[in-house]
Amino acid sequence: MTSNEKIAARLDELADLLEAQDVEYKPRAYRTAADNVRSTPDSVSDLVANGLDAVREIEGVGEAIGEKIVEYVETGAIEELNTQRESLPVEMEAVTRVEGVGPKTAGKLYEALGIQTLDDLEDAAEAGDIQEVSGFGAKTEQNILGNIEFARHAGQRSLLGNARAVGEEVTGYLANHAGVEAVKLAGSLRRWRPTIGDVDVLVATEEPISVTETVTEWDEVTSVIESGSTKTSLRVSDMQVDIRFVDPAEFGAALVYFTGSRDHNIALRNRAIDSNQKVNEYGVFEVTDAERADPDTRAGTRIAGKTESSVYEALDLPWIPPELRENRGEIPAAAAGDLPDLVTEADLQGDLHTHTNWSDGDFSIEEMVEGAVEYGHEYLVISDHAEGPGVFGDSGLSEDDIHEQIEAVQEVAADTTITVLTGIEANISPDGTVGETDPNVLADLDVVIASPHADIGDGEDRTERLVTAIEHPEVDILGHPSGRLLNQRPAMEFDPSKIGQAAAENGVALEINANPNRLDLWGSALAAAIEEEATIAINTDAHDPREFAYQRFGVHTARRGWATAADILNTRTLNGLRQFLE
Ligand code: DGT
Ligand code: CA
Ligand code: CA
Ligand code: ZN
Repeated sequence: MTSNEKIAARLDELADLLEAQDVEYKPRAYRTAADNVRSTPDSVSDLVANGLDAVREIEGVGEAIGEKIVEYVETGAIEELNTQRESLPVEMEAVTRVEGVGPKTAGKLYEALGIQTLDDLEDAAEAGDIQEVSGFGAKTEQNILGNIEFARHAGQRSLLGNARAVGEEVTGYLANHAGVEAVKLAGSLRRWRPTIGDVDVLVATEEPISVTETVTEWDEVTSVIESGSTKTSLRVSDMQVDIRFVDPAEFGAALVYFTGSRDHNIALRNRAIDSNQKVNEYGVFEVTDAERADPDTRAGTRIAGKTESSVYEALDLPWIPPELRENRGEIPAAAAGDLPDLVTEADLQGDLHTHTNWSDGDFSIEEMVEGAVEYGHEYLVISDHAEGPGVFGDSGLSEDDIHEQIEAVQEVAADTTITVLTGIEANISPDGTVGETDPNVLADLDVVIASPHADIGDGEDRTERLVTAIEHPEVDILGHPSGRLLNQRPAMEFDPSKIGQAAAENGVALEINANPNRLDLWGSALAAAIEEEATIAINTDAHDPREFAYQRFGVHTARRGWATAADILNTRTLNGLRQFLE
């Protein structure tokens, strides 16, 4: 069984190789097809089994691309891809992971210097060879060199969005098996970290052998790394999945242990020592000194273990939500009864940052609004890109376009059950200037988002840049404040307390961009900003109605920042929102 992700990765690779060789149109077609293969709910392998016509039902997949998908699923290779790999033998995926090196640059550097790998790229940059190539300068070379280290680590961890899909597929599959009494995700995935090393799954069962047999035979499994009666490790969709089998009577203790974080566990263990207890993956035990020294991990008198709550209760603590378990003060807060009442998905009333085909989205205003109605939102902001410096070329809206779009939005708004607000997303320049649009035009919009799209990740402190943008009188929301792209581009440096303070003073909300490629802001930065009483907006930046579902990643990221519903702008009623925007 070939996963959709694998098929999409091959189409993307083909797009890169063609683009690097200056082929026109085709790269875009392959990328669109790859995106649609990724997001289709069907298994594309199953479609292949039903023939080419079934594959061509996928949007953006015509005969030529459909045939390549069929070829790949049936033979495991694409002849055209192999040909292109031979004519341009560059490790495209690795080399283009370096910020500032796209497929075209990689193609040029191969032609000029024979660069095939990240190591080649680093050697050439260090030797000063790149700045000698026409079209490249010393600054570009310096940037490439600075970004290689980041690129080496990027890709070693998976995005939360992808890992969640894999983890939930695994738990869904296991839950249907007879011997399984309970199954839960653990590890960083349960804590909703932005990136995930491996997927940890915990199964309560008295029949581990039979469960192992079923899961290793599952057709989503690409390889079995190890298998046994306590632990089985598998590969599913290019991710490692560790499944641990535990006695149902010890499930809660195991869940605490394998949810981590490691630092949270250590802090719990130390707390137990202080009160003649011992906590480990098997339970909480009352112990004498002799029993504590006993190599039998279950020595002592068991006082908890079946449920997580029982484990925390034995340690005289309330249950602690997994997102907080990073040893950033959650244990003292729990002990003092000061844990925050964290925001939940159900608290959210709408989305304040979305795009349409008026700029770089693929869907009309009507389609986005219809998607928001289906999703259950009460209100929606349409916020396409404004023209001006930044990365969006000529796709941004001019002042005339903005006035035209306001009318178009109002027309759709008049004809739907939810409230649709007008908005714009303007780019923040290196000096903090917000776009080029006349402030009087901005004043005609309900919501103005200012976000950085370039000059990011060069290691320079950009606090002043962001504070300047926050102080702009028309700005309502600071969008994806750090500009990071997980595994692709590091965050810009800034002081989150200062940003939080400026945001609170100026009545500007700081965004959690819920797109799994961004998750920006994130836990620790959010906590610092909320400490300064900044208001937070959880936005998906959806370019497609299906992306409204990214909201859950934003909510759990907010929880990692200790956010309550009161801290979040879009938990408010429409009136509350309007008050904030005034
Ligand atoms: P990851 O996979 O790198 O995204 O992060 P985690 O947190 O999922 O780490 P992982 O998969 O190595 O282990 C899962 C959990 O098991 C971890 O969060 C805490 C627990 N654990 C693993 N090794 C240790 C250890 O040496 N000491 C303690 N106290 N806990 C551990
Ligand atoms: Ca893990
Ligand atoms: Ca693991
Ligand atoms: Zn946007």
